[in-house]
Amino acid sequence: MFEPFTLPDRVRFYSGPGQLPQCELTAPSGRVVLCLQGAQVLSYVPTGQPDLLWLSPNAQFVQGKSIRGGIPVCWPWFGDHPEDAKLPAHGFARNALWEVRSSFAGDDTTQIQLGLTDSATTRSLWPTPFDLTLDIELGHTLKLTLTTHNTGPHSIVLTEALHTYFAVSATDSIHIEGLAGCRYHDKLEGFAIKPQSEELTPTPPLDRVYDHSASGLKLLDYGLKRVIQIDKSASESTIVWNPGTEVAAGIGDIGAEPSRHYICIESGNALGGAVSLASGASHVLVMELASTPQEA
Ligand code: TA6
Repeated sequence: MFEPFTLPDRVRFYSGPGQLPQCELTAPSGRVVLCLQGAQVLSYVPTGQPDLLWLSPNAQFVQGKSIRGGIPVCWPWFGDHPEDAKLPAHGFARNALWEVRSSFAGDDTTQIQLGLTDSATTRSLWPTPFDLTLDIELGHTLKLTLTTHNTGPHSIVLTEALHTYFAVSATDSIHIEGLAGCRYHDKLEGFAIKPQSEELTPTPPLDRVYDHSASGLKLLDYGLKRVIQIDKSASESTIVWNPGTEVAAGIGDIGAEPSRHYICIESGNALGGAVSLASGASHVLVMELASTPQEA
């Protein structure tokens, strides 16, 4: 179905922990590691800077199980399935083995495109033909483009998120700018709708779906002295999550102390931001991450 292509030197495949296939992208400006299971980016290190992404020290690398950390792709539903809670949380894309469709290295950027199409397994969970691609572009930023193409005869509705685990010095040393004035659905209180009147200093536990489509969110880290900028498009929701140490102590692949070193800020389309796609139509969700080392 796809044209054969030659891999650039800056794209390297190897067998990672748990024998899951991993890929390393390098460019003059940084390095990315991803797992072909789930098309999950695990690490993004801009040259000379610490990793922007958190990978749990207790992460398990097991076939068919999402890895705790990095950027899991939640698709075609975010959170619990709306009608059947027995179906896997956050959909099936994060647990599936994706294929490599193309890759490219230019002067400043290295790119790879991964793809997933419907199969007997996916149709047993979601009876819909589809074609899904994730383009990962490493340059002076890390840009992820998640494209859903409805290849079936009927319109579909889906929710999704790029469930990004950001590495932070400590959850009590960060601040998030860009959510003031939005409202959020508080999962810890039955999705009660609340206003976010000021900028957010997260105090875990928190689990919130913000109605928020603007680009340019900033994560300020006073300990690491850096600011991460999160740009996005075609995203109606920003999800902010950290379970807090008490709950994290009971989550085998997180743990109490490790939970203090990440915050999830996820770009997606959830709850009322669900995407409707007519037969033959596509939807393109983009998230771009950049960091500035500076006095936060
Ligand atoms: O994005 C927040 C959330 O939906 C939380 O409710 C929390 O459960 C988290 O995702 C992690 O989900 P997971 O299925 O990866 O354990």
